[in-house]
Amino acid sequence: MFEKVLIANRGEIALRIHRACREMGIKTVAVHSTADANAMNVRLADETVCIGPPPARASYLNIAAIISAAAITGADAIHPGIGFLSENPDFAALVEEHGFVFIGPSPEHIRLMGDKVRAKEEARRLGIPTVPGSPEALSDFAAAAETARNVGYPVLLKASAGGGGRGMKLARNEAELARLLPLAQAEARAAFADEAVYLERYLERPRHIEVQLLGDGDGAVIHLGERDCSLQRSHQKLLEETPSPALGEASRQRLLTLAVNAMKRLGYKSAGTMEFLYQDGEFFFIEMNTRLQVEHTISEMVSGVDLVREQIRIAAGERLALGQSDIALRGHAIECRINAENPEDFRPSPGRIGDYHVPGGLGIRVDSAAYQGYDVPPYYDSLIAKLIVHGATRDECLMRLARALDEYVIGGIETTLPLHQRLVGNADFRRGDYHIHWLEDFLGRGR
Ligand code: MV4
Repeated sequence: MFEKVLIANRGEIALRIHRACREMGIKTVAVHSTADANAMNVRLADETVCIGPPPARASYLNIAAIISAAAITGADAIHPGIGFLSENPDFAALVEEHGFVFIGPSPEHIRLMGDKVRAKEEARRLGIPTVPGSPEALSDFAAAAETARNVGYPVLLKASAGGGGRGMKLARNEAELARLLPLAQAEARAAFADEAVYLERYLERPRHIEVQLLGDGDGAVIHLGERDCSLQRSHQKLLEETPSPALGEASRQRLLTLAVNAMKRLGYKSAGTMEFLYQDGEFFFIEMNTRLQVEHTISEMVSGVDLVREQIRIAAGERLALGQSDIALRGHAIECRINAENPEDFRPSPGRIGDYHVPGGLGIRVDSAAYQGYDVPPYYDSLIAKLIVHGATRDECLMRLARALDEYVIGGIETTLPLHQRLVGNADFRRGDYHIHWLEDFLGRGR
């Protein structure tokens, strides 16, 4: 097992990884920008290295500084966390070339899934349903129009090098397709230096359901159930839950088995998530994330498995300690993302946290690096805390969540706490009756 792990990230996720290391008896190195010198994860780490000024480009994305920090401190391995360098295959390869272990999948799997067209092709090859559309990048308008006629309008244009929804365009008929195809290509070239675009049938009101997977790279793969991530705005998730209130037991098992079998055939290593759209009883693969995710916590709550510990064990060359039959998914869990943002217009609200009181009690978990007097810096993602609630049933989970939200006090800055309070009182949400566009309507109604 590793003696020392460098955590190439910040905030709550850096602290989350530190906690797993500490429990495993592994020393931690925190790297940080000058803006994060007083952060909780930095205070708790065994060693710290300042890697640059506040802009992420100069610090958390500064590959040379991070690898130098690992060399200077004698770390054995680097955990990239979430965002930043976590899905950069060149970083993963470079870490290994310099003699450190990258705590994550192989650079090849990161690269494969980072190319959305290749990922979709691979998914199909592995027997996973994908949204009907063009098998590869569209060569010209004639090819696009023919594909669109075959799959049926409306169609969605997607940048091959994109992901996360950037550069998507919706065409409801052939005239719109003619107008939007060159636009989509130009935008893709500007954003990704690659003008390749493909198209798919547009699903109007799907749910976003993802499967949490864990593989050892030798063909052993387990799942920790699915998560429903449909409550989002502008591709920013607000709240996630497991199990999905939309799925019956038969569809759930079909989805989970499909995903596990595919990852076994791929020989996938580490934690990963397969994302699907679900509509009218059908699942369609959209993307795979080759990293830990923010919402991994709810899968941990229902499974009892520490995903970061498993990532570390797998990276250190150990086999999966658990088989699928060792895992019981119990009860229901919900995560609320607490952002330092205005809860109506979502403008960032950095600044000093005044009063701070965290909820507690049975079934409550708070993952956060925030504390009273902490200055939320303006330079990074606005996520400052995750409130995670577990209950034996969804109803119990909802009761507990409402209670915990009422207890949570974060003074001095604006947060999304009031929005979550409004959401848990909503009848559609309480019935589990929502889809990926539902939150936008809900927010519109609140004004
Ligand atoms: C779609 C879609 C509807 N139809 N594909 C957005 C991000 C990218 N990962 C895939 N996305 C979508 N692809 C087809 N054929 C709708 C979305 C989409 C979406 C998906 C998941 C979560 C939130 C979303 C918000 C808007 C659009």
